[in-house]
Amino acid sequence: MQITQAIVRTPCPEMIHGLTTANLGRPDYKKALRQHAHYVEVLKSCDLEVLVLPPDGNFPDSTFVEDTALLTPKGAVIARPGAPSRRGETRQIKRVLKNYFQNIESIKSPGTFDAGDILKVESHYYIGLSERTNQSGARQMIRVLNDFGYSASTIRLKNLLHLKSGVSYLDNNLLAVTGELIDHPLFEHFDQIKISASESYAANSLSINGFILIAAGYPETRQAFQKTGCPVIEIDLSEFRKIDGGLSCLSLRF
Ligand code: CIR
Repeated sequence: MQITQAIVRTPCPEMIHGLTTANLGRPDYKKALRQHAHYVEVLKSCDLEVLVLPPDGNFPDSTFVEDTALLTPKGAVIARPGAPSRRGETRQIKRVLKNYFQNIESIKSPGTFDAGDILKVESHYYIGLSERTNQSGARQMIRVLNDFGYSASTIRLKNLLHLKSGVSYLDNNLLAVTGELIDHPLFEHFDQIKISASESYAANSLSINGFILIAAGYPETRQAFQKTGCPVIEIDLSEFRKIDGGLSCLSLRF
């Protein structure tokens, strides 16, 4: 599916205090800004118009805009982040999305939903049940998606932060999977690129308008992606990885 727009948010200095389990040290803010600027340039080179929102120091993790909403051709769904420190991120995003979407639904309490937990494969949506996304949030999302005319199903996660930390859809029935999602029965009808634990960060990649975007530094995965015949573009995201953020988390695309 051709997409035309992306929304990103410049990281704020407070990002160095972002939520993390990574044990890789604190991000270097200036380096993160440079990496983010490169990310924006890459999105533009994939024929996207990019709206860059200003940094929001109230929310250290607010650069990870993907978690705040699900955008579909039929409408947007505002998430309700599972981490209390991120819950307020959605307010501003909703305001911005009103400029693009007429139909905007929202996940409500007691539901929690991080949109990093949802993977679109054509007209089906896979929803990860994680520490951030609960049953109520998933049920509400499925109801909305069904109303939009899409199908959806859940998949329980054991270790992954978000579903998309472990799987990406690269079009033409091809998934890139890692960790607990390798050989998962729900995905057995897909062709799969299986990514080893040492390169698991690269499982979170993006297929945009015929290009594949991958984090820099994962040569085996890059080679596997190159075999698809699509141009593969690398982006250094070392500073975002330190606070558990992957490549897709940095943008909303539609
Ligand atoms: C968090 O823990 O919420 C952020 N530090 C990282 C969020 C990354 N988002 C994603 O995987 N979809």
